[in-house]
Formats: sequence, structure tokens, C-alpha cells
Amino acid sequence: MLPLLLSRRYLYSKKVVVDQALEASIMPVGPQNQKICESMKYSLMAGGKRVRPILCIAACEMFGGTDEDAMPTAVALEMIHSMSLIHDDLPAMDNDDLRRGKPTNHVVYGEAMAILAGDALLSKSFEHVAKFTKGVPAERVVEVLRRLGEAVGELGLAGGQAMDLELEGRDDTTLEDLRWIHRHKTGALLNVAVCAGAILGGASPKDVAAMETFSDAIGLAFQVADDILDCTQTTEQLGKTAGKDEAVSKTTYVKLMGMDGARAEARRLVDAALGALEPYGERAAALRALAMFIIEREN
Ligand code: GRG
Repeated sequence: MLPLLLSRRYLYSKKVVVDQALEASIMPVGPQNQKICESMKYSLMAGGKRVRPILCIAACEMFGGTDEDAMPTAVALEMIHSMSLIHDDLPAMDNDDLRRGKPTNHVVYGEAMAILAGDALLSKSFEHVAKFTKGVPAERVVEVLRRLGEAVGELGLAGGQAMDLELEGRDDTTLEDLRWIHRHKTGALLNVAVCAGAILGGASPKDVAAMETFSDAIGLAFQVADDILDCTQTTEQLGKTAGKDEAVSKTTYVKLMGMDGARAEARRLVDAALGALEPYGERAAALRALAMFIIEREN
């Protein structure tokens, strides 16, 4: 119990420093770029849990790095995550008016500005890593940039989202399709968060492979937990029948496996993630706490 409590305190303390770094990461030069900076910051500072930056810092520290070594990449990860949420909410994608209980970026700033704010966040994320990572060997930074690029492109967020759009409305989506979508749409950024942190901290290729196993499992667990939350929360909010109807209108783990099956899948994935951390003992306490948080979270 005590290590878990200490780990939770660790996670909270990291969220505070990440929030400070994010706040300082975007500054307008004057009235000329005031509006786009405001739009970028609106989404960046809108109350995210900061799971990806904290994973990156925890993995870096686990392999002997410091949070200063990881912070530019941690900030970049949240910029990329924010960009993906802004674009995901656009009328051409999910057409959502609310995100984290607040009006979405395009509702507040208009569609054109929201697209530009997303583009600028994506571009700035790479600039931020290259400009502010200090005291880490250059080849590690280049490898981090390569992995970030892959995680955003056709083998990452964009590829996962594209397949999701292609399969929309079809009722023959398989578990394998669903896993492909989530491994890319959600898992790719969680994967690079952990592996980039490990690389910056000086992990060996064998350690990075263990972190790949860990992050692949938590990436899928994250989405299974999301589907379970969506189903239980809609059910609670809208009444049992309406909630269930809404939850089954898109293909989810709950739809393909049933609620009990999805819960068992989340447990199995977290066990796989924890198994990959076993050789690291107490050094992995923060990553272990994050894995538990991912399936136990309430939003
Ligand atoms: C423009 C290159 C480019 C890519 C964008 C729109 C898109 C392509 C991809 C969609 C990616 C997406 C929205 C995936 C869902 C990820 C997810 C599970 C979000 C929720 O993450 P949390 O729970 O959110 O960490 P908070 O609110 O805590 O930040």
C-alpha cells in the first residue's frame, strides 16, 4: 500500500512540473500571432491527465536520466496529443462540440484556426525537442525524433485514425482490426512516450525492447479501459437501455467481447505490462503505478 501511495504522490508531483513546462512552452511574439497561440494554449492547457509526459519522465528516470533530460520530449508528446484531439474533434472527423467538458477548439476559434493550431502544435513539438534537449547524446535525440515522426504518421496516429474512418459504419470489424486501429491511433504515442523516455535515460536495446512490450500492453489496455468507461458512464448518465444502445452503435471491445470479456482483457493486458517490468523491481514503481492508473481511472 505504501509504495503505491508514494507512487501516486510521485505521479501528482510530475503532473505539476509538466503543467508548468507546458504553460511556458508557447509565448506569442506580439499581436501578430496572439490568436493562434491562444488557440494552441486553449487545448494544451485544458485539463489533460498528462499520462504521456509522465510516462516519458518515469521511464527516463528509471534508466538513470533526470526529468530535465525528458522534459522537452514530455512537452512535445502533450503537444502532439493536443493536436490529435483538436483534429479528431473537427467537423470532418468526429464533429464533437465538447472535450473535457469544455467547448472544442473549433467551436471557440473556428475551424480554420483550429486546423492551424493543430498544425503549429505538431510542428512545434519537433522544434521543442531539438531546441531544448540538453546534455543528452545527440544520437539519442535523433532516435527520439525519428520515433516521434513514426508515431504520428501513417504507421501511427494518422494511420490508425484513417483505418478507423474506413471501417466506420461497418458491422464486420474484427478484433484484429480493432487492435490494429488502437495500436496505432492510441498505442503509438504511449509507446513512444515510454521508449523515448527510456532512450533519453540511457536504456540498452534490451531494456528498450522490454519497454516496447510494456507500452504495447498498456496502449491496448488504455483503449479497452476507455471502452469500458464509455459504456458504464453512458449507461449511468443516460439510463441503462439508452446507454447500452449508444455503446453498441460503434465497434468496441465491449461489443466484441462483452463487458466481462473486456474487463478480463484489460486485466490480462495489465498483467502482461507488469510482467515486462518484473526484472526492474523497485526501479519500475512509477511505471507500475501508471499501468494501474490507466485501467482504474475514472475519466
Ligand atoms: C494530423 C498527423 C495528424 C494526426 C491526427 C485525428 C487523428 C490524426 C488521430 C486521432 C487520435 C486520437 C484522438 C486518439 C484517441 C486517443 C485517446 C485515447 C485520447 C484520450 O486520451 P487521454 O485519456 O486524454 O489521455 P486527456 O484528456 O487526459 O488528455
